Amino acid sequence: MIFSKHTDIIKDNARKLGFDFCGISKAQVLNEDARRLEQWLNKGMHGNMQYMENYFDLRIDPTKLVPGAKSVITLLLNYFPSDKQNEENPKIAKYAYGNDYHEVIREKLKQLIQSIKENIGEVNGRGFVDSAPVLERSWAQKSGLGWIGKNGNLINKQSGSFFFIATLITDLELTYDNEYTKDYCGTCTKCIDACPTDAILPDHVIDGSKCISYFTIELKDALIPDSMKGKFDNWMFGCDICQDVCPWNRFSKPTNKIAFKPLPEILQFSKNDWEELSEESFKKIFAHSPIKRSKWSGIKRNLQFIKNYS
Ligand code: B12
Ligand code: SF4
Ligand code: SF4
Repeated sequence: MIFSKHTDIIKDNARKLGFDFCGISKAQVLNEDARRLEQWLNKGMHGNMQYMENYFDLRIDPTKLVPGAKSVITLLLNYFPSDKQNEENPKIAKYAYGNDYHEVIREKLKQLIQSIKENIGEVNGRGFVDSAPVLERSWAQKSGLGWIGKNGNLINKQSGSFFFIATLITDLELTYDNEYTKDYCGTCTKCIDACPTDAILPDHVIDGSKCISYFTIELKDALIPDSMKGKFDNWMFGCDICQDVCPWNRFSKPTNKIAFKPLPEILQFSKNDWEELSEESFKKIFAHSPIKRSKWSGIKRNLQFIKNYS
């Protein structure tokens, strides 16, 4: 069968490029997700992440984003680091220890599309990671790669949740994986209990506008509100609390990707080092790090906040 042969070629190439998991789903409108997304936006849970209001129709329908789309290929890439930050230092989310995943994954997606063209033929395909209007966690679940936990993250039963998600949407018809219908959170509420800002609500809803990750990365040119004083637990960039406490992350294995090897400064910089860091050095050291998203001024603001109110 030609579909399954093409599917095997793609999954094989994804593995060769270093992706840890690959699942495929039929490109179709996400009706239930559309309802959830609409409610989330109506309640203002995106805070000032205005980009989440854009392209609603494309976000819920991959055939509008990539005309003629037949399949959504979802890829997971493990970023769990082997090294730990010094405990006293301002905390940084693990996804930001190494090189910027946008750059790393974009290159891999380009190579995957190239390999499809070489081995299968001229197809229309576009790769996305993070910044496009694609509901990545939903596609991962639809492609059988795991369930969406109470903490909102996609959890893979074998490997936990410290994965990036990328998608490749193509007009190629393929063999589809079964949707992941199980949910292994059970009666556990560790993430809900541990979230210091009460951003985790019932029914897998995350109030983005209350998340430390939002305040420390997405909130541009604004002060962190007083209501958050004393709640950041020394997190300076992003937050991993709801994943660190998750029992399924006991199975996380360190990534073997050199690109995600932690920058020494990330592991070692003390509060003092961050305070003394000039804008020029920041730009040089973190030129290829996800941390540059907050800019030097954002990092300084976050640092001041945790210093004054931790
Ligand atoms: C906006 C955004 C944020 C915002 C808002 C968070 C949020 N929950 O939406 C902020 C800045 C707070 C944030 C934080 C983080 N993020 Co973020 N974020 C995104 C982004 C760009 C869009 C997410 C989105 O569409 N939100 C809208 C809401 C409504 O969607 P949702 O929460 O995904 O929920 C949908 C599904 O889960 C589904 N769903 C959930 N339960 C159920 C149940 C049923 C029955 C059904 C049908 C559907 C369903 O319904 C929703 C609508 O489709 C994605 C990239 C992307 N393009 O998808 C990354 C992404 C979700 N983030 C990611 C990461 C790593 C993080 C952080 C861990 C980073 C950190 N360490 O600081 C935290 C985790 C916070 C958390 N607990 O969710 C990863 C997640 C990887 C994973 N394993 O799941 C993504 C996929 C980026 C990537 N490409 O790897 N993020
Ligand atoms: S990342 Fe931190 S602040 Fe955001 S939901 Fe998880 S525990 Fe709460
Ligand atoms: S901490 Fe517990 S409830 Fe939260 S996502 Fe993990 S298993 Fe699910």
